[in-house]
Amino acid sequence: MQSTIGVIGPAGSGKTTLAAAVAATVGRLRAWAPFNWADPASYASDVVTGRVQPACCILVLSAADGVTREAEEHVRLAREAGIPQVVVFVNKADLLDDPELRDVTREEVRELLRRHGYARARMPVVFGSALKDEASVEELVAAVDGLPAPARDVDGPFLMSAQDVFAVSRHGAGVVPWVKDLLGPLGPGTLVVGCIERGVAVPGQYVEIVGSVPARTARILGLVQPHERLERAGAGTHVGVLLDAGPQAGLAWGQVLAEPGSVTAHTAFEGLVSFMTAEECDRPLVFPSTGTRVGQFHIRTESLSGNVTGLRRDGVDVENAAAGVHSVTVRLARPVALEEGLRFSVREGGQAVGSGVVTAILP
Ligand SMILES: Nc1nc2c(ncn2[C@@H]2O[C@H](COP(=O)(O)OP(=O)(O)OP(=O)(O)O)[C@@H](O)[C@H]2O)c(=O)[nH]1
Ligand SMILES: [Mg+2]
Repeated sequence: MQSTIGVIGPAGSGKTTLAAAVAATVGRLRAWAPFNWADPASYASDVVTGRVQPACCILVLSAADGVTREAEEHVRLAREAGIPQVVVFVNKADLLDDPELRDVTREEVRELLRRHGYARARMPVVFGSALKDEASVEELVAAVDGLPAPARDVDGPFLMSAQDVFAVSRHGAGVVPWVKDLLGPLGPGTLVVGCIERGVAVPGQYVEIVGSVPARTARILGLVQPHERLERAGAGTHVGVLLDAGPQAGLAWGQVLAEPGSVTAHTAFEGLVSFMTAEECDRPLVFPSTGTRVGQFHIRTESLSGNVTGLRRDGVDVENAAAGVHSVTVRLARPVALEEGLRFSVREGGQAVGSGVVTAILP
């Protein structure tokens, strides 16, 4: 499987040189795609919009500078955008290599990672030179390879967002004939159609309905794909899930079916939004002095309005959303199943104006 490795770090620390050295080192061996972000704004917007989804990032520091404010900002962005792991390469050790300084830098780096929630028992910090020390680049590649594999989607708790909902009676009309033939005998119930986002569904399993209605539990009676019944369906599968829930369950598209207790519904969150340029979206995004603006939010299969407040760019309050990454506070019109790291898009007047990621759930 090809993995994208993001290369981040302060200006001039050696990202371009390292990306080239890594590509040369792993080119023969592994399907790695080092992705070098020269400027943190494009890095943040690529990651926030999901255009690039690195499995991990290599943070390149210069041995002469150690941990700087710029480095701190890169790690903060990586965390906010949901990059699961960071490995640090302290570059240019050929220019400055003092064993005592190494120990100090290693501790500073680990402290930096801990501050931003990258706390693990083993945090590899590799010292070396992208230009002059091939062995150190190999050591870095080995450190990245040694990271725990990210949990595959099929291993996570089951979650599927409802795209469509149909009532299925034992004999009644309302559903296409093949569905009735396959599921009628199992019914009555409610058929929820969607794509499984993570985990696995099997008949007999209990799921929780989470979203605009109070959460409630239902049992899976059967699973269907066109013209066939399934005994099991995993992440990435488009499937119809027949639940033993009647109309009183209030099932509707936009809600999710989830492993009970694994996700809850909320109305408010903090997030990062990457707004498009005025040319891309054809309108300036002006926030009135009340600081509130209504946008249309698309979250999984749900679409609803929300108030946007607290628009900030680089930590400073702003009234106009220019192109680029902003932090925002959003209050939605009704509860939606939310999780940190969940992506969404923002529209106005039917037109996409930005996309974002949930960074924190608010009470
Ligand atoms: N001595 C030494 N110089 C290095 C090393 N790695 C990179 N350099 C030099 O440092 C300078 C900056 O390297 P780049 O790879 O362009 O750094 P960058 O992080 O991509 O820089 P920006 O894209 O401008 O942010 C170049 O002149 C490199 O040749 C190293 O390990 N040792
Ligand atoms: Mg560069």
